[in-house]
This record gives sequence, structure tokens and C-alpha cells, in this order.
Amino acid sequence: MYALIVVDVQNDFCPGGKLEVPNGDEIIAPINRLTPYFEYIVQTQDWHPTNHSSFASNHINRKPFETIDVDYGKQVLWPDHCVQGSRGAEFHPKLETVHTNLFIRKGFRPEIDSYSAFYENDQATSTGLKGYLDSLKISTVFITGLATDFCVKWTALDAIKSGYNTYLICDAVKGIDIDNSVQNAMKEMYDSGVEFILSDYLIPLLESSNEI
Ligand code: VGL
Ligand code: ZN
Repeated sequence: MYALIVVDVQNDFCPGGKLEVPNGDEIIAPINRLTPYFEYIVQTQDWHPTNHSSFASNHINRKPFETIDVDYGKQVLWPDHCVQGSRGAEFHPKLETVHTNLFIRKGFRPEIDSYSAFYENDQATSTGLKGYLDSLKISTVFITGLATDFCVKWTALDAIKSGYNTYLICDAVKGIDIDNSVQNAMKEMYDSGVEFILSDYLIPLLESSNEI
């Protein structure tokens, strides 16, 4: 069994949003083309309280995109984004969500950020996704969404660590790109065993799904 994971396609990560990914909305069409072929689709939603520790505004003398040391390692500070209940936290209106089976909210604990769909940034607190996938006997995951260099990367690395065959659908992800972080993320994913695929190649395989 296989599942599609759609990471954080929310207004705040799209053009005009609080933490916009350049051309982030360009991945919506490829994702919408893929969703009809999947029986299992999981969508994540970054979902922060206003006092979240990843917001630069909650630290004295700190600016967005600076890095600080916290209990669980390094943490990039962000502009306030995806605040619970705000329009920016909603999924992009053009994203097709009809086929989604499971929505996972993450980053709701004030003291800890959560990039990955599997584990929060302490690499220990589970979101429950592994239990869901395992109970459905899903062994392969296809990853799409925003942002390649943060939430997508950590989701892909955790998927590999959790033992799934992991594919990144390259035309269905986009990055923020701070100091070459997209290229570094692609290398890290590649070195960890993530496979790269394009949706034009994948769709015919899904149509004759015995090959997956
Ligand atoms: C993300 C930074 C902060 C992401 C979420 O979805 O990649 N990046 N929160
Ligand atoms: Zn966030």
C-alpha cells in the first residue's frame, strides 16, 4: 500500500503569505492532478499558537531568519505564520482536499517547533502518523508540498528512518531557500535514500498500479 503526503500547502506559505515560498502556489496544479490516483492521502497543517517559540516576535532582540540554540538543537526564528484559526493557516483555496483521509496539525505546542509530519523537532514527540500508516500496512510514501528545505525535508528524512520507501515528487515541492538550503536539503534527502520522481512519470505507474 502507498500514500500521498501533502505538507503544509497553506496560505501563509504561498505568495502574499506571512512566510511565503517563492512560487509556492505552482505546486498546487501537480498535486491536484495526483490526488485522484491515491486511496490514502495525508495532509499536514502548520498550526501555531501566537506565543509560539519559533516566532522571532516572541524573543527579545531577534529578527526573522536568525538561528538560536534551544533544548533540542538549532531553531530558525520565523515571522509569525500559520497562527491557529487565521486565514494564513487555512489550506490554499485552490488545493483539492476532497480525497484527503487524514489531516495532521503540527507545531501547536508553544515550546517546540514541528517541521516533520512524523516527529516534532525534538525528534521524539510523535504526531501519530507512523501508527496510522502502519495500521493501514502502508510501506511506500510519496511526498509533496512546502517547503522543500524545511517541513518537506524533515518529513522525507523521518519517513526513511521509519522504514518507508520514500519518494519526493520533485515538481510538487518548492523551497524557501535560505543560504542554499534547497540544494543542501536535496543532497541530504538523496544521501539518506529518498528517491526523486516526477509526476509525469509517476501518474502512468499509478494508472497501472501493480508496478508500485
Ligand atoms: C515550515 C518554517 C516554519 C514549512 C513551517 O512548512 O516548511 N517552515 N514552519
Ligand atoms: Zn511553522
